[in-house]
Amino acid sequence: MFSKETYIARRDRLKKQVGNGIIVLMGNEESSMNFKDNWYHFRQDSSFLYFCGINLPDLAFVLDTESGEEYIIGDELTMDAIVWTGPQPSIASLAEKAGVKNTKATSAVSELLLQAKNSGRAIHILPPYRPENKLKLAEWLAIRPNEINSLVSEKLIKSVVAQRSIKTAEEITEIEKAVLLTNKMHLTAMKMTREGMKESDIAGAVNEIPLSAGGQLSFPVILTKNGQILHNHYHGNTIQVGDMILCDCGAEVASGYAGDMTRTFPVGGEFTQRQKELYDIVVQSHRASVEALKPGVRFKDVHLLASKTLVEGLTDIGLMRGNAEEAVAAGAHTMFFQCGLGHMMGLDVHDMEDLGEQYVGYTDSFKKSTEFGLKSLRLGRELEQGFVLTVEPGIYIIPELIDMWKSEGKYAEFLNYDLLEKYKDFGGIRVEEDFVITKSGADLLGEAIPLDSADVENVRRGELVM
Ligand SMILES: [Mn+2]
Repeated sequence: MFSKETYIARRDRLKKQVGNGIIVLMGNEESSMNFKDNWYHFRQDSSFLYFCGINLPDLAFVLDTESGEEYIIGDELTMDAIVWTGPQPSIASLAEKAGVKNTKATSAVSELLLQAKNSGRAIHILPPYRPENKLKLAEWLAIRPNEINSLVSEKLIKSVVAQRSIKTAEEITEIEKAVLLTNKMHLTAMKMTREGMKESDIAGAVNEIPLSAGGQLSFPVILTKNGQILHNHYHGNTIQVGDMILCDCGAEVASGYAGDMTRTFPVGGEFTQRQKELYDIVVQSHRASVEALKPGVRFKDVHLLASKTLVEGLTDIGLMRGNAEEAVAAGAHTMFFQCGLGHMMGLDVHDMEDLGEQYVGYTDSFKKSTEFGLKSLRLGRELEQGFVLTVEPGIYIIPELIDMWKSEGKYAEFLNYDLLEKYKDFGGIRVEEDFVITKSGADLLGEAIPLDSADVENVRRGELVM
């Protein structure tokens, strides 16, 4: 938790930006896995964490923007709860740490909110993504759960996004810690992999690193020899020389901030010729993208530059043909690069995605595309100093997509389907790093771990000790 001044200043800004009515921020509660008392690891709501800093379940925050009154909503633990979970600081002392003066029992919050609602005042809430918070809000506001969406406040969303998008120095310090741990996860995977292992042998070791450092995963580990499946969480394959491992994982530190990186490396000591060719194209695309990062540049344009660089490389080896710019404008590159170049990162690995990608990654006058490929670009807007984001180009050879588009003759002027047939068993490659936008460019977060194919091969052969 940061000092209370941080939270007071954040809420003060929020209050001024929203300007009228009552703001309600919901904390999360414990979530059951397979029966009520068997819980998933607790994860606090990120906006609640950002404005109140308290990392405990069953709390909420209410702010009257006009009177300035603030409340932490929550109940003292019963003796029954203390027996199982131990004592907990009083709600008043938690509120004090967050710089909030008042507290209210959960049973009293409904009266507070209904009074405001009945006198015609606006109630501002963020879009609830957990059903239990939807039900709680419905009960407190005496409406049906399916009416909750009508209270979701665009003004509140925009105010929260405006503030959380620009990371302060103390936030960057936390993100840096998360990325350093993430570096360690990737070096571990890259060093320990041996033929004959199962993907789960490596995934297990990678999982251990943030947990033993007092953190958590920022999302379930992707570790697979089938990297063409973008979010593949299956870890049951045995790996052989000739396979590549795609590892996409990140740590979350105790303060809640995330890291998110990807490396792809050969199971043997080196890439095959074919793998190296495509890997080097992805790295080239990555480097070109990173060069282009600076305030004022649209991330959509960086995405298109990354795509063009991929197409140029694929044209050199004969998988594509024609003019690279025209191919990208037509969308032909999405045979290989079906997703977006990156996303915001902070307290969430896809930062603020619960608030809506349009609000986080785009603006009122710049709408997110609905086209295949671009519709998965979570961030498109102009970059600003203090943004933290990922850059993650890739080449994914998806046999099902080849079959479908080939039968339709889609992009036939740009794609060499005869050669593509021979790549159907290739798999996928992604590399990913995390950056903060500075005054004139971007800084890599964490340490530079091997990226170029020669450096990756050196690690695999045990020649580069890090
Ligand atoms: Mn990512």
